[in-house]
Parts: sequence; C-alpha cells; structure tokens
Amino acid sequence: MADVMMESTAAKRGDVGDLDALVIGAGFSGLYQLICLRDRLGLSIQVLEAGDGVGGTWYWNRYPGARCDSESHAYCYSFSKELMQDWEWSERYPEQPEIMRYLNHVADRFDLRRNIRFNTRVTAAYYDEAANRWHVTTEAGERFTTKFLITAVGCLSTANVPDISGLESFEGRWYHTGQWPHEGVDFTGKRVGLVGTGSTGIQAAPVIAETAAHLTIFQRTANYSVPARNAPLTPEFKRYVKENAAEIRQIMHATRNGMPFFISERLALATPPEERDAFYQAAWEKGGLEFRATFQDLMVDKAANDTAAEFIRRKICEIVKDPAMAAILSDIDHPYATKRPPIDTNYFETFNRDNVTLVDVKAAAIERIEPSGIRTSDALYPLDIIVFATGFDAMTGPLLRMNITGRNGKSLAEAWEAGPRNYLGLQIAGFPNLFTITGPGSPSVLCNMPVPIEQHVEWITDCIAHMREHGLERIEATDEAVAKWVEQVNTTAKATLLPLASSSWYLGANVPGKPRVFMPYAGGMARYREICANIAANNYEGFTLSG
Ligand code: N01
Repeated sequence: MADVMMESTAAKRGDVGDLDALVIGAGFSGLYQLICLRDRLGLSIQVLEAGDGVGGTWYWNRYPGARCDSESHAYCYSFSKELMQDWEWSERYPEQPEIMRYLNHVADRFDLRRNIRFNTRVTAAYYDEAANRWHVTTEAGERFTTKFLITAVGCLSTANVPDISGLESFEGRWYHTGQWPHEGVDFTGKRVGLVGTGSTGIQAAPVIAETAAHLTIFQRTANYSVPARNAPLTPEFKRYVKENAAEIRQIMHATRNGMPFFISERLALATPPEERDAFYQAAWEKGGLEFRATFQDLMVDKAANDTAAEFIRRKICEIVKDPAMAAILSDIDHPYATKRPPIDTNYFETFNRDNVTLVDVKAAAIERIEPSGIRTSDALYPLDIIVFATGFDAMTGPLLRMNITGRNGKSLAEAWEAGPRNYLGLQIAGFPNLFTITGPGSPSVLCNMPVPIEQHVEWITDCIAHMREHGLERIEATDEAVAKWVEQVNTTAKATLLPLASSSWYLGANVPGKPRVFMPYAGGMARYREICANIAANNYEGFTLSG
C-alpha cells in the first residue's frame, strides 16, 4: 500500500522512474558503487554523470603533465583479483590518459555504461519525508526519484577560478587546469602565464615550458616538492605486483595513508644528523611520496619536520642556479607535507631554462588582469595564454553546488554554514538515506584515494544490504554522533602538524569566505576502517534506522 502511494506521488510530479539507488558521478567511486549495488545486491540503480564519459576527476583534469602521485600498482581497484591480474600499468606513476584507459576498461568489463547517463548534471536534490524518497533534478530538467542517494562526486571537482578583476577583458585565452579542453591547448610560440604552484602547477610547468615561447610562473606560496622518478615499469616489477597482489593490498589496508609502503618506525630527532640526511638522500633518490614516510615523527613534531623541510630547501637551492629565484622558491612558510606534498618531474630544473620567469606574487601581488596580460603591483606581464592551476573548492564544493535539501526543507548550505558536519564523512544528520562517498570528515584526500573509496563503497553496500535484510527503510546519522565525530576530526587533526599550513585547501583557506575547518579525518585510514567496522557491528551505532 505504501509503495502504491509513493508511486502515485512520484507519478503526479512527472518524475522519471523510482529507483532503489541513484549515484551521482562516474569516477572511481561511482563505478564501484554501481558494481556493488547492481551486481551484488541487485538494486535498480542509475548513475548520473556530468561528463560525456567515465573518469570523474581524471575526466576533467587533462592538463599537460597530469599524472597520479600514487604509484600505479596501488592506484587501482583491488576488489577483483581477475582485474588486478589482467590489467598492466606501463609506468611507475600513471599518466591521465592511462588512468582513463583503465577506468574505461572497468566500465566495459563490468558492463557499466548501460546504467550511466552521461552529460547529465545534477542541479538539485530534495528529500521528501512522507514518501521517504529523494527527488533529483538535472540541468536538462529531468527528474528522478530514489530511495538511496549516493554522491560519488569526488573531493577535487569544483574548479576554483580566482576572482581577479579584469579577467573578462583579457584578449588572449585562459584555462583552468581542472576544466581542460579535450582537444588540448597548443602553447607553441605563445607567452604563457601559469598561476599557482600546488601539485597541479608543479606538474604542468615543466611540460608547458617545453613548447611555450615563454612561461611566466606566478607563485604566491612557495611549495616543497620531491622528485617522482617516474619511469616505465620493468618486467620484474610487473611480475612482483602480480605475484604479491594480496600482500600489497594488505599493506595498503594497514597503513595510515593507504599507500603500499609502511611509515618507518625511526624518529628523525633520535637519528644523528648525518645518518638522518643519508635516509633523506636515499628517499630523494628513490622518489615519490615515500619521502614523507622516512621518519615516524615528521607529521607530529615540528622540530622533526624541520629536518625534512631543511633538506628539501637545500635541494631546491642546489638545483636552481639563479640564487634570487632559489631564494623565492625555497622561502616556504609551512611545515613539509602539511599541504598535500607534490612530487614532480623536473619542476625546480625548469627554472634554469631561458624561457622561464618566476614572479613572486607574495612580494608584489596580482592587482588585475588587463587585455594584454597580468598586472602585479610592480609590473605588467604580457601574455597570450593564462593557465590557472589554482585548485578547487575542495571536499564541500562538489556537494554544496548540487543544492541538496534535507528534512524540513533545510538545505545542506544551511546545515554546513559553519563548516561540514557529518558522521564518518558518510552521512549528515537531517539528510536520511543520503551517503557521501569520501565526504569531508573521512580520511579520503589524506590517502591513496582508491583505498578509502573501496572501503566507503563496501561499507555503504553492506549497510544497505543490512537494511534490506531487516526490513529497514531509512537510515540517518544522529545529531549526537555527528557532534562527536566533528570533535574527533578536530582532535585528530590537532594531534598532527597539518593545521599549521594556514593557506591549505584542507582547511578551506584557498576559497574566499569558506569556513576555516580542517576537513579530512587525520586519524589514519586503518584506524578509520576499524571505527566504521565496529559501528556497523554494533548495530550501526550513531545512526537511527527505521522501518
Ligand atoms: O591546487 P592547490 P592544485 N593568486 O590548491 C595558488 C590533487 N592533485 O590543483 O598556496 C595567486 O594545491 C595557490 O597559492 P596559495 C592534490 O591532492 C593531485 O595544485 O593559496 N595564486 C596555490 O599555489 C592537490 O593537493 C595530483 O598561496 C593563487 C595554487 O594556486 C590538489 O589536487 C595532481 C590564487 C593552488 O594549489 C589540489 O592541487 C594535481 C590567486 N588568486 C593535483 N589562488 C596527483 O598527482 C590560488 N593560487 C594525483
């Protein structure tokens, strides 16, 4: 009877279909959520995707030099042994096109496209309490109703184009790296300005400099970077990965960051300086994010962190030949790895090229953009192309822009006015049956992303299976559980050096007006997995489940 009433309410509204689950986004998380809910639980499910293909973050971020900073053998799904055995990566760090090939392979292999509607951007979602249904509207005006709404929208998918006056008057072309044109951009013979020196700018600069007539890099905050040492994978390594797949997965599940290596037990401060430097040197030569794992105390003890910071500063000054440039590049205002630590291929070496200029916009700020280029407080830099590598409205941005409204007409924007508040990063009080994969408050961006993604998707799937088994229709985080979790997210962050990077996107500090709240859970992925499992085992403690 209840079902009939719900159907007629939906029919009156002209909604398309009534689904068990609707997933927003067809990146890593959306694809796996589709597999789990459709093929494991047999739910009726629709995925809506704004792009015209799968890939999520990797679909949009196709800027020059876009490459993953997790190693390829760890940056993939681990739920299917056959997939792991069949797929072969070509390089230590996969380039964006190779990740796209992988995700397209997954979509084909598991026959996912028939449940994905592409070119479909969600513009609103509201919860109808009487019907216990979510109503989802798209840009084209289509409407869907669903019992469970699951956001798989990624953490870094809302481009942050800085509000610099005069941009509209610029006579050249401008691009944001997170909305890169599919046909690519030809820099040949062009004067290019690159704004931003985070992971993206650091990856893009060396590649742009190879073809541009001139590249001007506008740096506001200097950044650490460690060489990636990317290279083709050897047949021996490829064999090692296949033969040890289970063990590698086990390590990824046991570590703080979902990485395929352990953080050393050694303490930087308990290691004599020469020996310590030898460890740093070895990590520098090996390359990659493992540098951060050289010592146990790097992320919790400022004096220990200083030793790593000092080592990298020294390296910058050795690599960059112009002492004035080296001074600007090594004048870094935050402890190492308190912003997401970039890894690079010839970033600092790029400043030794004749066609590259560094502009310190901390010393002389960007004042405006003029028809012919960027004007700082002390000069005009004539440009043909501006590339904004200025990051994202991270974590909350992709959720807030969808106009989600929960119980009693309360919008997510209202609920999160003072910053994100949820339980486990997965559920928000007042928004029943809405799950947010890798939402703020989860370890997500502090990890090798596929690891938290698989854990979230599996937890959500198990939760829905549990509800079906027990005839439960609705799940909602309690206010009390949310308050405790927010407290725990704060406490775990404060136990590390992470909040010391005052301009970090982890804190929302890169977007004017955004509340300054440390967003990801810093207690570690392994601990988080355990917490989630215990909550489920404890009859979903902190959630209200009802029939
Ligand atoms: O963005 P960011 P990103 N004027 O926010 C500057 C992931 N990622 O795209 O620090 C001048 O880190 C800003 O300066 P400041 C990874 O998680 C992964 O580089 O605010 N400058 C900063 O230098 C990463 O952390 C990979 O002072 C302005 C830069 O723009 C995350 O994405 C690769 C400005 C933004 O840095 C974001 O990285 C790439 C302004 N008005 C990215 N506004 C992998 O390898 C901003 N800036 C997987």
